[in-house]
Amino acid sequence: GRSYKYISVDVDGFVALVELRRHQAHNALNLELMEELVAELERLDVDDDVRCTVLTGSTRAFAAGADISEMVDATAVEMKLRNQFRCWDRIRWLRKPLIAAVNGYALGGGCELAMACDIIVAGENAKFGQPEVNLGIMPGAGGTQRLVRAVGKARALEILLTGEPITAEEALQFGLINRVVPSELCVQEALRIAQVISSKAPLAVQLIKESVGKAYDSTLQDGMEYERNCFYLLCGSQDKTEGMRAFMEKRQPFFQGR
Ligand code: CO8
Repeated sequence: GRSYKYISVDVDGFVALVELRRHQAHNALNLELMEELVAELERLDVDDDVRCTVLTGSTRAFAAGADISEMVDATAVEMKLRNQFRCWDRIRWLRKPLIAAVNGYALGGGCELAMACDIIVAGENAKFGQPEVNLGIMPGAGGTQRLVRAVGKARALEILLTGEPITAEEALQFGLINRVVPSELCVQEALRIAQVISSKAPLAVQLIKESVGKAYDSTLQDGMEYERNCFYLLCGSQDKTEGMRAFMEKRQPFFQGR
């Protein structure tokens, strides 16, 4: 496979597992790590042999945020010119589902990275938080936006204004994440969900993700129209013919993504 400095990639069947490997810094997301990560996610996104990706960190940290040492001496102009968020914006355009398997710290940019994923599975020891306020800054990659949509205004403000992390159990109760499992089973459970998704028709999966994305930032009317057009589009796919015939013939479908 490809070799990277800060990540590793494993593909098994239709499922890719991407692991952040800057463990000594709690996977602090420096510029080079983010560049590697997003480039690889984009590569997997156009690989016909991959249908779903799991993103994970170490047992102690999913990611402890942006790399503070890269920001400590930077001026506003330098930060603006650096444009590090461009990388983050590209995650939004990935078409295939991305599942976060979170153990340990998901703080600041790490929490934002988890929220940029489609599904979040957490180990019991996971901690989610937006501690930027402790550093005299605020989130810059969706922390004030995605968090509000996920948990509501009151909870989001408490998390953002106190900087205090919440537990996996709280995150589950707040609707930030999908499920909590024993830490040692976290990656396994995320891979299981990824396998289930990758057994479905890839085009249907892609258009469902797109349509749900639309629900985030359009009116109900526009979203409904978008959904319907995606529905009609799928009716023209070979996988629709295969899926419905397989049902009628009482057999398993064989989906090819066309
Ligand atoms: N940046 C740089 N280095 C870090 C970071 C970080 N975010 N987090 C941890 N490290 C380093 C530590 O400096 C330490 O390095 P060294 O061994 O060389 O001293 C090493 O990782 C281990 O960390 P600790 O010794 O602190 O480990 P502890 O187990 O005592 O504590 C914590 C773990 C609680 C995670 C602690 O390290 C911590 O609080 N980290 C900072 C968390 C934080 O404030 N995150 C927010 C960063 S700001 C941000 O994310 C802004 C987002 C903007 C959008 C993203 C754009 C890219």
